[in-house]
Amino acid sequence: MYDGRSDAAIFTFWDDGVDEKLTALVADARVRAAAAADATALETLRTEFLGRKGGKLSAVMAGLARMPAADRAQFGKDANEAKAAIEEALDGASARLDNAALAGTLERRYDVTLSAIPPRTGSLHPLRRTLEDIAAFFRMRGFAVIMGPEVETEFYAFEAMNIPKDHPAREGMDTFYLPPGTLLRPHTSPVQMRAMQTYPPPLAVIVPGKAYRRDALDASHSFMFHQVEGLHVDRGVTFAHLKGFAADLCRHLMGQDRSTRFRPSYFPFTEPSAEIDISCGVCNGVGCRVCKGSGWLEMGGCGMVHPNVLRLAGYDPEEYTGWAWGLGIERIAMLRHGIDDIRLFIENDPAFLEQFA
Ligand code: 2NM
Repeated sequence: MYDGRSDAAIFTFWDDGVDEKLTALVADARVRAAAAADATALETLRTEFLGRKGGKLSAVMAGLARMPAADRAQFGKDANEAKAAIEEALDGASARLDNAALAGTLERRYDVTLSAIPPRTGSLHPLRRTLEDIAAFFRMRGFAVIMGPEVETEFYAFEAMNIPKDHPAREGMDTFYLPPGTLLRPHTSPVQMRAMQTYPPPLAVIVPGKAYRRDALDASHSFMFHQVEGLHVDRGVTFAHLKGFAADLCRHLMGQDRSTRFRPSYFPFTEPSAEIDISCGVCNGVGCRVCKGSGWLEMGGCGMVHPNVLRLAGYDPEEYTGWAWGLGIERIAMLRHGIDDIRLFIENDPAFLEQFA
């Protein structure tokens, strides 16, 4: 049925004005491109507007053939401009989507407000840290830190320390004997004797180092452990000086709020001798599992250097007196950090060591 509208429809596009059609097309393309959510949507738009067959611009341009010759040149120019404008809208939208995608990626990967991941670095071994704390205490008070051989003579390990051949302390030390007359030192005391023989009094030294005893390895015993021993010899050095130094050192290592006490003891190389205890930091002296109910923890041994030892060193025991002390670094480090197994110190498991970084 002819209603006069079909024909009208054919001609409206240029009756309405070509420019309006192109302008509307460009405006539509701009709005749709700006709203496109992703590259796929943009491609669909590109086909819809610029596709060679069935594209909206092509459909508009199909009317070119039916246009009056006089208008064709202007229309061609306008159509090219419209095409460029649509392409620009699509390219702009594409760039916008690319930037947004990149920004999203950057935001996920780089949050510049986060602190940097710290590089994995080594750390001081807990034994070294404990030793450094002890050394700092004594260096500050004018003591020299000295070291000596781990393979010693029986003479320096025992005779010089007032431990004669048949003395039971020799068995108690559970010594590793080497070829006749030598051994792995069971304590660092030989170094103090060598220092006294080398330097005239006054002498103030501490001696850190490895000591060896033939103990079966378990949670609290090791065939090798670390010791620090110290010595101060001069005219007028008394047991009171020893007690003051011992109490100060214990608090320096364990905290100023702790109490200390001296208990009478025995060592062949000191007279009198004492054990230094510090109040248990877990129960504060009440008694608990850590201090085995006593409220006190053993920090080390000490005493006034035996006259026989001073004499052997070439020091006159009538003129000079000295105090000496010794402690196991493993034991102190275990008390400081709540470590319950001495074997952890020699296993060098990074998971253990990193806790002290
Ligand atoms: C200790 C306890 C008591 C000690 C004595 C000496 C020396 F060489 F002066 F005689 N050095 N270390 C000593 C004294 C060591 O360790 C528990």
